[in-house]
Amino acid sequence: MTAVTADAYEAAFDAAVAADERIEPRDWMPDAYRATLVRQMAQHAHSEIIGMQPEANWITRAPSLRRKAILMAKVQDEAGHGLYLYSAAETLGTSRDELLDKLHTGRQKYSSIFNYPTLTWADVGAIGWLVDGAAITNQVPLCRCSYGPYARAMVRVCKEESFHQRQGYELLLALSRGTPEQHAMAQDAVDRWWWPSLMMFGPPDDASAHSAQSMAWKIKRHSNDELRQRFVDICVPQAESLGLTLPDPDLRWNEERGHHDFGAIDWTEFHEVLKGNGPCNEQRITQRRRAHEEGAWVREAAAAYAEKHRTAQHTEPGEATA
Ligand code: FAQ
Repeated sequence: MTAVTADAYEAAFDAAVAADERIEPRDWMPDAYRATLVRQMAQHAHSEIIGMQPEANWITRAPSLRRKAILMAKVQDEAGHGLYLYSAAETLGTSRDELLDKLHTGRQKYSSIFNYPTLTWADVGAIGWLVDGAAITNQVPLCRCSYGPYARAMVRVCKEESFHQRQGYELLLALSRGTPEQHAMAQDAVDRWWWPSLMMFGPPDDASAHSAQSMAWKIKRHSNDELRQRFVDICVPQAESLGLTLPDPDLRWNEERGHHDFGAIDWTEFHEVLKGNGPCNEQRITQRRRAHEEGAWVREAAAAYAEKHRTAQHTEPGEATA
């Protein structure tokens, strides 16, 4: 490509982003834009499939058939979200195998939140209410992401996450209004999941390496701190309706700012979890590698079937296809 042509492509890309148009897979895009998308979308896809583990832990112990059916559907939805996101990432020229390999070898991240254990049934409710709630807050703006396939995948993901959030809220409400022991179990789950949920939004803005560039490219529409604040403001009245307390003595309405002030987040804990030292990092990745190895025969069978199907389509009627 000559310098003039390269400049023209870049100018067209910049103009499309400025005009809020979507960048599509075949459009020219800067290498760094492509790399940023692959990094974020891979991190997101990995979070969806690793995120199946803490909740799947409770499927066999759900307290009723209704709760079990709901939880199974939710965990399957998360697998589906991973599928949409890996497919969207493929449009950028990276294969699912390559991304999974990077997850399995620790070269790509998944959300810190999934390195915490689910100790009681109430944790399923707290994950739905807080973790899916935080995910929606973060992901609704991604429906307007400048990259078309990611934005479109997010529309469906957000609709499903909203169902997940409601089931968690409803589960916690039932426990909160139940026996004193059930209420205490719900409160304990919220106490343990609140701060890690705030960490899901990523480091504070002044320490966020990628935010400024991602916002300039309209991949991210809001900063990490803006979304975290939005989430806190949404959760406070919901906690009141649930009859549960958020574990932060510094949480109070600030009339001047029109937002809730909240206490300091333990960023040391966040960085430790990212480094692999959270309570469940090792368990999650070991389980993921094992599931991948045990699923090898399924992938092989699916590939063989697809190949057979492809050959059959190119064969005249009556010719042997097997
Ligand atoms: N955990 O400069 P920034 C879900 C990393 S899905 C781990 O601020 P960026 C559904 C970050 O990757 C939940 N790593 O980065 C569900 C970067 O590392 P790198 C996942 C984190 O990309 C519910 C470095 O720190 N959602 O929950 C975290 O601009 C229930 C510097 O950070 C998404 O992934 C973290 N919390 O902003 C499933 C949404 N925070 O790549 C099952 C899409 C930051 O340089 C059950 N992702 N890092 O090595 C995003 O919106 C962004 O990637 C952020 C981070 C906001 C997470």
